[in-house]
Amino acid sequence: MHIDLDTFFVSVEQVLNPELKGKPVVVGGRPDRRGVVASASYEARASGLHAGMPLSTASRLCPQATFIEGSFPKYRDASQKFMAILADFSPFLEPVGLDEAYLDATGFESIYGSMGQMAVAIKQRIKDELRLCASVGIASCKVVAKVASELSKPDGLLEVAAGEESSFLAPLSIAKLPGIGKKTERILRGLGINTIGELSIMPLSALKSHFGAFGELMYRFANGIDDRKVEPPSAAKSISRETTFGKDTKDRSLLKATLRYLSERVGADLRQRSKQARCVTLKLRYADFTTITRSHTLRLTSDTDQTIFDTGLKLLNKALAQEKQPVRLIGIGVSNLTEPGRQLDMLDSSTQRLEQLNRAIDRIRQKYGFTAIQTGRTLLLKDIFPETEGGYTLHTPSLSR
Ligand code: DCP
Ligand code: CA
Repeated sequence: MHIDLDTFFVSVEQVLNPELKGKPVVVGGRPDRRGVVASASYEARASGLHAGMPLSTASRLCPQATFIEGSFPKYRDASQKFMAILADFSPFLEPVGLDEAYLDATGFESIYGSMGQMAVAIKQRIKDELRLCASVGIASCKVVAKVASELSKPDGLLEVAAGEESSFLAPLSIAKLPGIGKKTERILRGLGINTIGELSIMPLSALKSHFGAFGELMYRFANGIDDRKVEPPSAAKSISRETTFGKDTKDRSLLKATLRYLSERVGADLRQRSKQARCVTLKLRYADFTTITRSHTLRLTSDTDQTIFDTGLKLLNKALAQEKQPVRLIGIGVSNLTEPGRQLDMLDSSTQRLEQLNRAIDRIRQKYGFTAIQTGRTLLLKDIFPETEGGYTLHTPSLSR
């Protein structure tokens, strides 16, 4: 089964404020702010709105819509409850993002009578306990189940019988096949391929020569062949945080303060997962949308805010020296994660002291909130970003965690 919540961010807002039900609603930000639509209700979609559309365009097309900034912790809570419900139905659960999951239901359906009835029971529990609507696709493999759930929306349920995978897919537009983005779609249409059926009868060699290894995957998917297992999520390979500024900026102290704050969020996440990082990456997007990333590999792995920030700051200073434009977005991430049990630096006990400091700060923050204890640097953000219990609320509250 592939289970996907309908208009997720919007639906959560509508549960909290039922007056918004049945109306055009957009989550992502206020219409005068920059940024994009994260989630749009069906009433808003009727005016042409969709995820990823600039808020300014959205408010022009649908001025009567209610625009909500949203807040990530609400969606994370709903997501956790959603996944917990699914886990009651089968232990073979693979969450994808916040509002989507694959469930291998094989064998468990006998408890409910049939696969279809099991899906009805899942939808009902989600409705009863969360007041949310889920759409469910049932098929013998992941790709077909995903296409089915998408096609069944909203509040849908669609089962594709075994053996009918390719005839189910054949009439659908190639845009419906997972993995095919705007660019691939354009190329395929250029080749005269508009439906999944047409794609499925392309010679494999032709697809390979146009798209390489991805061509083969596309070919298999188009034929309803997918042997990917439903797997529990693997451990994160990297952790990062980024934010767009309300206004492009060259203000060094604002850039540094924001970098410090984001580094602390990354560090806290890293320590919570009991991981150490080997590589630190800075991301910058300039006013003209040019985006750069700069990485540095640490001599010793680390999990301290200070190391992440110091490394990020060096990369930032170097990058700013080479670029005159103001900055639109800043981000910091760590990768190459390892288990702790790192080599100690015998001559330098300062690392250990930093680690102790970070642990103490983590405990205070868990108890009293993120902004309860701060460095002088992030204090500057007090006047710029609203403070909530979870920390500062950056530019896109619906995604700010
Ligand atoms: N999201 C986002 N930015 C995007 C796409 C999605 O922030 N470009 C967030 C908001 C969505 C959530 O992720 O509510 C789930 O994404 P979906 O693509 O599943 O979109 P919806 O749940 O909003 O709509 P649908 O009913 O089509 O699933
Ligand atoms: Ca969804």
